[in-house]
Amino acid sequence: METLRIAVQKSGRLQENSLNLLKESGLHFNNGNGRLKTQAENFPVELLFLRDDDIPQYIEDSVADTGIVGANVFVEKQKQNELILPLGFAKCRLSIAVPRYENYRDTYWLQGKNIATSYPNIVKTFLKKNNIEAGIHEISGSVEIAPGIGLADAVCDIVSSGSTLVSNGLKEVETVLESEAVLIASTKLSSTKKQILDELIFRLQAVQKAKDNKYILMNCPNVAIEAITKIIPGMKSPTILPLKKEGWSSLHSVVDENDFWKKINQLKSLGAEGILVVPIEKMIV
Ligand code: PRT
Ligand code: ZN
Repeated sequence: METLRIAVQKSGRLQENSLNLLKESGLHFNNGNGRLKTQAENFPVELLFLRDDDIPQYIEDSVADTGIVGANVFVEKQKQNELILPLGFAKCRLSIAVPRYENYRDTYWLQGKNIATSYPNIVKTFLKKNNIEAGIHEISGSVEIAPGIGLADAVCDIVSSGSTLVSNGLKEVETVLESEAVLIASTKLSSTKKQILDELIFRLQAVQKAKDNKYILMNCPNVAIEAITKIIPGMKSPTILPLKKEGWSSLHSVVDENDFWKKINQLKSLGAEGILVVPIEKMIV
């Protein structure tokens, strides 16, 4: 039986969320204990623990079949990988930053300047799109110190809270790429591996969908059922169970995590009481 080899980051910002997501998808495995690979006990899958930057190349070389990396790495490496699914964690952006005191108005400021970055391909594409010619100085770490030591005029680096830029006297002036963790895969999988990957994608989507939604239960006056159904239609329609108390029902539905507070207030003003909101573990629509 063929197994699907999934590459995950050996250590770093992506590792914990990647492993948790695979576990929530029903894969049982131990975390590798520092080893290079581990086999899932209940699914034809093997995990490979690698540096994130190497994952696209390993997939192109068919050493791994699929993997989890930041979109920034996927776009930069330009390997024969396809983007399968955004995973919703490790959100960040790749931005251009310049010294705080510079009077930056638009991308023309970058003309003829030197930009330090670990993402030369992405920067090249950005400059070309904006018709700017600038030097690219590739460095692999601590990009943010480059202007301060006279190595470059600007940087293009990953930003999350922005505090690293601020503490290095820089200001963010252009967003080049919005990023999050993504599942990528080889473009040349066997049909068996493709089937395993499809099953994995199905499960990952069920986990993600569940995270985006909550199960909601409440008591409501029967006269409010129609109006409440419009606010929280649920997956097909809400479930209505009669309460012993005359004229009242228990209504169950599913609500999107993002507009949940707004909807709670609408429900309360329609007379809903005893509202319970509970997490959903898996959701298959
Ligand atoms: O060892 P390996 O090569 O596997 O790991 P790595 O050091 O290359 O990567 P790692 O673990 O630091 O990051 C992995 C991925 O997480 C990145 O490729 C991004 O997709 C994503 N990610 C999300 C981030 C950040 N947020 C982030 N904040 N990657 C890096 N940072 C850095 C940023 O460059 C800055 O220097 O963290 C610093 C703090 O950011 P601020 O803006 O919050 O101050
Ligand atoms: Zn890396």
